Amino acid sequence: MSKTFVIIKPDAVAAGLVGDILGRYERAGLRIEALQLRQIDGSFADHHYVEHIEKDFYPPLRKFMISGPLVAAILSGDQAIEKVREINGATDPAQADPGTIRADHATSVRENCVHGSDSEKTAEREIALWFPELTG
Ligand code: YYY
Ligand code: MG
Repeated sequence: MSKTFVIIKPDAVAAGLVGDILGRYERAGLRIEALQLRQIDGSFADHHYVEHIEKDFYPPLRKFMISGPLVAAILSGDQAIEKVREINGATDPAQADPGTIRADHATSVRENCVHGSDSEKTAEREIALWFPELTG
């Protein structure tokens, strides 16, 4: 049993995909442990994407992530981290396997609908950042 952190990004919320995306996770046996609709500011985005802030793609990514409401969630289940990344698909929707969220719905590498933690350590850090009230 593990936990992971997920974002349904502003493009997916604006496109009305929240139910579709949460349904995919639930049908894969994952359980929603926390769920929040919120809009973040640039400094919060910098904390979330700390490993990317020096990259060329970061300034427009930052702008996108603060452009509208997003959904932040904690999911739990067997192999939760791996399962979510599999359901999400490759970062670039053109490379994503058919049937994944990004293959079905993402419009570009930047606006790729979803985020999922990439390791247990990252999941812990992201859960503490986004849901500090649930972190002991
Ligand atoms: O973990 P994942 O979201 O699949 O990809 P990362 O390589 O960690 O990049 C984070 C985020 O940055 C990605 O979801 C879209 C954006 N991005 C981008 O806009 N342009 C790139 N060339 C690479 C990533
Ligand atoms: Mg990543």
